[in-house]
Amino acid sequence: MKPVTQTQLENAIKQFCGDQKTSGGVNYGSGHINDTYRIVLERGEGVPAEILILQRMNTEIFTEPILLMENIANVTGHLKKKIAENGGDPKRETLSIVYAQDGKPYYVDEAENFWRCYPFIADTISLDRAETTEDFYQSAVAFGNFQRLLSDFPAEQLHETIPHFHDTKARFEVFKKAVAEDICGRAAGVKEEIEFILAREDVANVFGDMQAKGELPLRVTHNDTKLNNVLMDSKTRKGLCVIDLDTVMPGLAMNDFGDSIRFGASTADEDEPDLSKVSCDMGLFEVYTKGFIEGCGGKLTEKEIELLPMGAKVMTYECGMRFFTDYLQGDTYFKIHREGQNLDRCRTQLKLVADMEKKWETMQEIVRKFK
Ligand code: ADP
Ligand code: GN1
Ligand code: MG
Repeated sequence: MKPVTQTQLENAIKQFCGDQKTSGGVNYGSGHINDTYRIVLERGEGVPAEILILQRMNTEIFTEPILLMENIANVTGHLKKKIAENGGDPKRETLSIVYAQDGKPYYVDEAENFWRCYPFIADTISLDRAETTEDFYQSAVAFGNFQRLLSDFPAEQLHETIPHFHDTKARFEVFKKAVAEDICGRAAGVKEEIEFILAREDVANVFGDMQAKGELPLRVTHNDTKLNNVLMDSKTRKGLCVIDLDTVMPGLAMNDFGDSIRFGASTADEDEPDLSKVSCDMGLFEVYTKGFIEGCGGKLTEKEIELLPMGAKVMTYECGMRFFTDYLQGDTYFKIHREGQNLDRCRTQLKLVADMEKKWETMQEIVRKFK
């Protein structure tokens, strides 16, 4: 995506804010995909300012942004109804769409950029690392609840925003092709990583094979359950609102579990260059397992629970492979802020996979406690 120009940003702000006085847009958050801005609407003396999140969607990745926004409207509509029925606050516990001046849930500028806007959910924090085990437990409950509240959502209404998103088998094929093509001439320097990935093709196949045999239920899942995709209430420190709904699609419960583990149960940042700092924390693994199973509210089958450690391994392996593929292809998918960042991200994931292999028995034992 070409960088957003100041004029494009100002035009987009006008489309969602009209003539109201704003602070302009300031880059916000640490997502790897969309361009996110925080906009403050000044309300005058004594009146609290209103804050909005404005995003330019990444249309190279999400090629059907109109259908994507239709998904978000439907999913948040369903969630709002459920949250209200349960006595919650639908304005804080899920996203709301701010409509553009023409009444559409998005605005397209002259350069074909697609913009959308949400009210900023105030008094919340989004964490890149859990500060306490309780934070991580709370995020697990929130993602589990999310899956439970969508368990009766009509899946056939959902557009597949990224086909084969967690089809690890297909990701493996793309990885092999990227190695063979080596368009940036980077493969020679990263042979160890290539060998590591190639040696674990069984991990790429495990869920696809079981699905083909009809052994796994397809559910409506989030598919991008990073810790920073849940907002925590800054006063109560409870998991409040699951955000980043671009990839809500039919998927596997174990993958939602696993993606959270690979990001949030790591003892280091996702792009930590010093691998001696990277491992999968079994204390964090345990609290997440407890919170996720509780949040899902009895909806998971025994088999799904049993496969949670495999979900962690598959998602970590898949993500490592995706970062690696992007590194080989010239860093065009995940935003990078420095050279080699995608390679560092890949290496942390592979280190986590190796660590999970060492701790495999412990992971199984932990999960058995909650069956
Ligand atoms: P990306 O797909 O790039 O990760 P996200 O939708 O996750 O984009 O947004 C990036 C970050 O912006 C989030 O991690 C969160 O910190 C913040 N954010 C997004 N939406 C809201 C919101 N409605 N209220 C408060 N913060 C938000
Ligand atoms: C991206 O959008 P964000 O930053 O929450 C990616 C996820 C990866 C993650 C790795 C649509 O998530 O699949 O797991 O980066 N989202 C998309 O940090 O590809
Ligand atoms: Mg995000």
